[in-house]
Amino acid sequence: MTGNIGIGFEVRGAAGIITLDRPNALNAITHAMVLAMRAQLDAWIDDNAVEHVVLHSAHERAFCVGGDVRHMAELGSTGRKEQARAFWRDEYALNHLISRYPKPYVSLVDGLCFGGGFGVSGHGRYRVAGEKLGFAMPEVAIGLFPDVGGTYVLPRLPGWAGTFLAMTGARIGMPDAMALGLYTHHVPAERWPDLIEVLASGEAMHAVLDRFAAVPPEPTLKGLYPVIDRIFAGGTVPAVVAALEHAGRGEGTEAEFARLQLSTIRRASPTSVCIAFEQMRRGLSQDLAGCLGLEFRVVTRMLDGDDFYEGVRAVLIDKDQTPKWRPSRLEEVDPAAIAALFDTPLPDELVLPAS
Ligand code: QUE
Repeated sequence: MTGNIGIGFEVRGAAGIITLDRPNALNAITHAMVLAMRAQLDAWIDDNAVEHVVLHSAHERAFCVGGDVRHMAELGSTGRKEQARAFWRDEYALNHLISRYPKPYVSLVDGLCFGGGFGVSGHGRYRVAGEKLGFAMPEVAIGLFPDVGGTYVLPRLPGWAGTFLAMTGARIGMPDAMALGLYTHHVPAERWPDLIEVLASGEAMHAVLDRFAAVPPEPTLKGLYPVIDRIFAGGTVPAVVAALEHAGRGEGTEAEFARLQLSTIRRASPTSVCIAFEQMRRGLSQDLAGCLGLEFRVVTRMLDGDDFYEGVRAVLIDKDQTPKWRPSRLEEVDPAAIAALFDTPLPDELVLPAS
């Protein structure tokens, strides 16, 4: 069923089924996978046999850990930036198509779901989480930023949870991801084969999902949501850092949490953390198309900087976990330079139809 390009397609009864299957890279999405998925989704719009679409992973450990950033870093550092940009252009356009797909679209997400994995699932009408879900937008750790529509989705989460997730790249489990509304249904993964069979039989997707849905456990972070809201509501990056420093003094769950988040932010790319914060400020006033357009500007400029290459080297290639960021401290990041990343148009902007 699945070919050697890391993704497979099948029509089973009324269901168009997409299977992510690139096990050596935890299903990290390549350009070929983006293009194949786009072509199939376009074709299924006019295929009367296909009532609805299901996206899932062939592997238990991971739904998808993101875009193939290793390869993008290699392209960008060897004179092939335009090829890397073409990947992101097509990936973001796919994310946008999924948000406006005319047939019911559900992703079955268990195991790791990072960045680009959220891009192909999180904008769909229905999003099912399994009990082993590990969700994160961890791009600040590799000198990138929470793209694939993170600018749109994250600031719309309850309270300041999105700003927390964007600035820290924190990983959350299924109960918290459900509580925040990132997923619409929890269905235990052992029931997914049955779920797919019933969808293949042609029963309406919303009815099937409601019937299979289970009540998720209480969110792990529940007691910390008020703390997150208080800390991440600070109007500037220095204000958030100061609030974390303040909350981190003393003992107890809250202080421990604040110290952990501060150390995570301090390990991330300072430029990326400031970009993530700026995304949250700007995203609320744009539709998804506008947000993806801004992200395309920013990612284009990241290819001309150092941190993306250094982050991929330190985290994914050498795995020494000691990136040398430039600038190296949050305090050295120029706010005007961050604003310019968003405000300066490109000669070849990503223009998507307004949603
Ligand atoms: C942040 C990220 C990614 C990441 C790690 C981060 C990301 C990504 C991968 C990844 C992991 C394994 C692979 C691969 C890529 O890791 O986006 O090809 O084999 O794709 O901390 O954003």
